[in-house]
Amino acid sequence: MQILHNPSTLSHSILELVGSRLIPAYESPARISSILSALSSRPITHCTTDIDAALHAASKVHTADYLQHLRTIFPQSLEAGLIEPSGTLLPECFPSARLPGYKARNKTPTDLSARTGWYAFDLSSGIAEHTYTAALASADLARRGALAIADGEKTVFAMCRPPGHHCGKDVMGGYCYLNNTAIAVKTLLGELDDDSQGQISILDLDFHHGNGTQEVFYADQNPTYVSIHGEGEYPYFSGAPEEKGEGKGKGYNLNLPISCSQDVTWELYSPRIQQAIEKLKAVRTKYLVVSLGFDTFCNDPVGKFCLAREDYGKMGRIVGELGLPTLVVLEGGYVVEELGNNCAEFLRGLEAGKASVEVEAAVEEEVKLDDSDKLDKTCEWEKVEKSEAVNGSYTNGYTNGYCNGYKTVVNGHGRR
Ligand code: SP5
Ligand code: ZN
Repeated sequence: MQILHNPSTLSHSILELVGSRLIPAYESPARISSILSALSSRPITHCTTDIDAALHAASKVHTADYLQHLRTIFPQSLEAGLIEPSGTLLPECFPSARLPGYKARNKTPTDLSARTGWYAFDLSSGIAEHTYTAALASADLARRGALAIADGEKTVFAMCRPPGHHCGKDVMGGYCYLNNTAIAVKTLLGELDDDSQGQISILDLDFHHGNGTQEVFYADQNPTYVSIHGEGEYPYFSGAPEEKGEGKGKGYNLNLPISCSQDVTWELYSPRIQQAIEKLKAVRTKYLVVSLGFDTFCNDPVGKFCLAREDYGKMGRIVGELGLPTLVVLEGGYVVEELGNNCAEFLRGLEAGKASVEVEAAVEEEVKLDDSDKLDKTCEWEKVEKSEAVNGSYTNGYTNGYCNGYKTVVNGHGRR
């Protein structure tokens, strides 16, 4: 597994309005520190931002005027004396669809305050000194992850921050400035020879509906977008099951909301995961991009589900059992002390799930390749008790390495 990190993602730090108080946003640099420390036993690739490549990739999702706004609004507001250097720029007025003249006014306002609201849909995506730098670093991780997958890497975790799934082609919101997942998918599509050979699916497991990702791909049949999220929760105005896609994309958008009126523990959550997996199989997914939020964790300050740490292991395993090349892109998750542990648990489950199907595939292949007589004579399998990883080795009820021919096949299946 490749784990991709860029230290610039920690430079962005904003305030947000919660109730009547302006406080440091829940989406904080400490989230990444928590994950780094929980994953410290694994190799982590430290990346720098390839600005040109990141901007090029971002331009496949976002409009040029939006990208320019994101780059310039902070320094220009500073210059105009609207904010302090250490401040967070927040919108004061939005172009509401209910204001008369909204439709006629499809021209970007020049007034800086008006422009700030024009490109945002809420107050949880303030802009600070390093927001642009960090957002570009985050998008670049997603881009690099997609390239790695296209290059044959089987599992990649992109430690993106700020997150991306609420961000549309020209609108920020919900802590999101660039849609990292959408950028990864566009990058991957650009690398694949033929769309029909490479159905990509997005599985969005953040507590909140990924309105931005849905918007970007709503009319497309590649990728498929599947989301499990809190029903009627933020961002409030999207995420209903009736939203199924349009035009060629009809049937390629699946929303699976869960009501928060009861405690949503694994018991209520897992049937939805199964439904999502069925959809991913039905569209013949070849590449999977997971928009992974951990704000489904019990007592998350902006989520209402109640998943436990071990549930992320189960979730990872179920996703891993699809046996697909998988890019995991970090979205939300705000119980900072547990975020790293939850994340490590998901990745462990993901690898265990993948390993279990690789063993199955290897055994099938071995039986096909070899005459089964020989296989019976030369191989002695040792059964292990639990279907779990043994010393980081293969799972599925067998220990590794008892038959040379078998082991060769397993290794040939891309153990890393
Ligand atoms: C990426 C991501 O997870 N973004 C989430 C942004 C959510 N921001 C606003 C959440 C508002 C929750 N309101 C709770 C009201 C409690 N009374
Ligand atoms: Zn979220």
